Amino acid sequence: MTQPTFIPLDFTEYPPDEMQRRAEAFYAELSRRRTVREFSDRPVPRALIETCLLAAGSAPNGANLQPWHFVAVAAPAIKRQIRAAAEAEEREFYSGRAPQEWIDALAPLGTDPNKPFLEIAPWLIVIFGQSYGLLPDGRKVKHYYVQESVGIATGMLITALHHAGLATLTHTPNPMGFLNDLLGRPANERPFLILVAGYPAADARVPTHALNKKPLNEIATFI
Ligand code: IYR
Repeated sequence: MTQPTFIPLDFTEYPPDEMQRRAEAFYAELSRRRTVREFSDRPVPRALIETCLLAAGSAPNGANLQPWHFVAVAAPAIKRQIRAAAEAEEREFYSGRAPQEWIDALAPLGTDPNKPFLEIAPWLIVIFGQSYGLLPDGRKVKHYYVQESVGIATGMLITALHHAGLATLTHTPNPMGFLNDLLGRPANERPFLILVAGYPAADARVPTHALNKKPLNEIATFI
């Protein structure tokens, strides 16, 4: 059993009024994030994506086993293959696989099986969750709270990319198993989602439906 070791916490305390100001400024910035479906093909430097991935990798997670892997795809040929495979699944989804209730819920977003952004956007960050890790000798290491951990890391990645000045789209073709084959990822990894990242198209629009956010008294209870 490994004995724990400790170092002093590096923590910055702010005066209460500054805490409130920081919280409001951060809320103002985060609430301007929009999910974008119309991207520009303008290139985005790899270094920016790398830094945002390091931010995501700092997420809290089960037993600090960091049960995630991010595949950042810029290669046009691979993006084309991902688009073709995703659109094949989406055509099935929209033409019968999805129950009518689901189709109705999506109607205000105006989505359809065509996913040109998968080729146009400069980066597709494919996020995998690892149900177990592999030691160099091949032994398996069980991972804990994989969905929670990867979900938190993904939220932090979206936040980091938005803060850096990029638009994103969380895209979840259903099912996504084809991503293991296309990206050569091992059997211990399951695709979580595709995060499309880049500049928005000059004429990008967003559905008005996306602006309806529940008020605080609906999303929170104080007791
Ligand atoms: N994966 C499909 C359908 C879809 C599902 C949900 I839930 C959304 O919030 C948006 C879309 C698609 O990408 O069109």
